[in-house]
Amino acid sequence: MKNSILFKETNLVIEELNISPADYEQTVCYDSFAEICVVVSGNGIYRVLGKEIPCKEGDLFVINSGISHGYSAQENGLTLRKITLNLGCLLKDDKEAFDNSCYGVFSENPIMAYAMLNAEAKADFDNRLEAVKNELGEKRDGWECAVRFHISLLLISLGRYINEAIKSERPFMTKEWGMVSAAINFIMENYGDGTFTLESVAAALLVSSSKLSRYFRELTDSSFSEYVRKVRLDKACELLKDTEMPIEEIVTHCGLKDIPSFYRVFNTYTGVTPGTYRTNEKNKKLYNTKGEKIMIILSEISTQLQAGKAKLVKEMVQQAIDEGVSPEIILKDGLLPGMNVVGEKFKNNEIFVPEVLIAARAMKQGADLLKPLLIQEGVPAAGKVCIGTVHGDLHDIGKNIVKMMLEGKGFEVVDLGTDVPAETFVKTAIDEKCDIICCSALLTTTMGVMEDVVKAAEAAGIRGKVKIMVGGAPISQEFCDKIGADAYTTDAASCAELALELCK
Ligand code: B12
Repeated sequence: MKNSILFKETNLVIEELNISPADYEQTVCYDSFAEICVVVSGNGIYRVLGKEIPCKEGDLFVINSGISHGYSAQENGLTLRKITLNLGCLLKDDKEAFDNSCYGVFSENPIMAYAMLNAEAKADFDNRLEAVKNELGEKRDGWECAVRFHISLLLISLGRYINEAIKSERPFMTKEWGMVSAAINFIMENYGDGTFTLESVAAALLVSSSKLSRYFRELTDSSFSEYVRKVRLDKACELLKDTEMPIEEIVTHCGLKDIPSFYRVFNTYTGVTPGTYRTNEKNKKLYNTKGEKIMIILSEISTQLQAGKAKLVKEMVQQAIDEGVSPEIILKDGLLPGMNVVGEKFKNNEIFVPEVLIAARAMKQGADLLKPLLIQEGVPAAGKVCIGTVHGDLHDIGKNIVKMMLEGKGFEVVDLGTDVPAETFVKTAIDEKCDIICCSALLTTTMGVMEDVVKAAEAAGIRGKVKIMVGGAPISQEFCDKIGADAYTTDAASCAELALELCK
């Protein structure tokens, strides 16, 4: 059971954890200075860097960010009180002073420590923590100063015990630990710099690189370079999840090599592409702060689109974007279902052309807001496509969405508009050196033009070089096969995914 409070302004997390004998709590904190954990009651095992240390009431563990560690309980369970600190936020302008002094506790030692607290020290820790919680909760005048004050005292009083433990040279605090911990610290602070190596870090820490390499592997179970890659990829995952930062920027920010190799290593690491990871993570955010599903907004978007309320649709799409719903979800679960209902009603003669046009306008207003975001999520220069709605057909909503998705995947798209003759598709593909021709048709009477496109491409001798994709409500895989086109998909997102595959 976990009871945790995050104080966003300071990135400070205070947690109370009850671990039962069956559980194993494994964590690694990033973006913080250190995690301080006191065993409140019970006993168990603390695991870190290949070591298993028995722990009991009163034990104190301090560990710097980026080091994986865990706790398991013995028969009576284990209760822990943890604080994860990022004082950089609180000390803003005074960061250097903090780094130099670390409140007199960690300046000469790696931020990794173990000590036993007596009852008095443990009560002191609890009182200080309570005081920090109160200050952060109430935010009265000067709260930042007060928090800094309480944390300083907390670290100083813990520091006495830690320093005693260090002096008594407990086996926990070996030189090797210090070296590896300092290297991990370095990695955490410099992961954005793509140039450092095991050798340069060893030189900066004044240790031999072969020793660092050996102890790093022994204590972390991974090589130095694997560890660095993991930290960078974890950081990239965090940025994909929590920000809208474009992929190119993430690659630079995390010190990763280039976009293609990022895609490769990311895929091996997570099993999905960065785009899919971002979408999946955003889908998990489909709940608002009250625990209500954002689905409510999405179904409201659909309803208002059917009513043709363009202004409202635009506002609600913006609201969904602001709430962090992914643009693909807004399109797939908000706008498109609305348009489908309109289509059904039109088919059943429940509504007529003017209503459909009004709904289409609302659709366009919403989609226009999503367009730059969908494009931002993509990767550049995947290939070139020309797209159009075939001759005799003026429906362009679906075609425009396909265009948007293709651009989102990094394709350069030549938009031929609507009512496009077969020859124009082929001439454009030749003149513009396109990799793919995309034909859209919504009327059964215009589907035949797609076959003309295939034939015209054959006649022009470009069939071996250009792929032809077909789509639109009346099109099917069977039809695609029959006319000899290369690919068909039911929707815009899968069209863009498949286009990427075809261009490989
Ligand atoms: C909106 C609409 C209109 C609007 C179009 C506005 C515009 N700017 O596009 C207006 C009012 C102008 C209109 C006019 C007409 N329409 Co109309 N229209 C529709 C409606 C309701 C929705 C179409 C739509 O936009 N859907 C939403 C989009 C997002 O879906 P989509 O186009 O299918 O695209 C998706 C996929 O198919 C795919 N996709 C699309 N293109 C491509 C391309 C590739 C390469 C790939 C891989 C995938 C792909 O991805 C898209 C997104 O996921 C449909 C009904 C329906 N349910 O389809 C009727 C419908 C298509 N229209 C129909 C008709 C009959 C007409 C008119 C003849 C009506 C008339 N009597 O005048 C005229 C024809 C005008 C013309 N010459 O084109 C019929 C067609 C019947 C048929 N079997 O042929 C339909 C099916 C309605 C019906 N059941 O009666 N229409």
